[in-house]
Amino acid sequence: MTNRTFTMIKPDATSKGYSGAILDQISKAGFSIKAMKWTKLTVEQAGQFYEVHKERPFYGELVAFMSSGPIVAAILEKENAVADFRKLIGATNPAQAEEGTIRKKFAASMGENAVHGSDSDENAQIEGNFFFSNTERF
Ligand code: FUP
Repeated sequence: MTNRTFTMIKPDATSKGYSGAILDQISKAGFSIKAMKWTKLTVEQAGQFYEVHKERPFYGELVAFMSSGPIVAAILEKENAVADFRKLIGATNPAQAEEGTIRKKFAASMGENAVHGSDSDENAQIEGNFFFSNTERF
């Protein structure tokens, strides 16, 4: 069954000029774009997006980083989208990410790890709705 996931290319990757290469890898892996925008989160929006991590020690740093520069937000479609996209991006810590994964190729550290990928169908929907209205999806 075709379904959807949500991704962000994070500020570390956009600032290094990796957006095009990352989108190319995503496209070659069979994902199609249903919605996409170049935008920048406010501190408040980043805090809201990562609210589930509020009690974690890295929350403040994460919110500061995610609001530090532009991002690419996108809804992607493919069969088995959530799991396949997590496989394509690799482990949260790039040092542990498999060879050839997006994080292995483009991420510098656990905190600045180049891309986000939803961890469930439910979160994919919530996260997509955070950025896109129904008239922005095609
Ligand atoms: P992931 O699902 O792989 O994006 O990872 P998590 O949802 O566990 O974490 C969300 C973000 O928090 C990561 F992308 C980076 C940051 N993070 C840290 O900075 N330190 C940690 O120990 C864990 C996560």
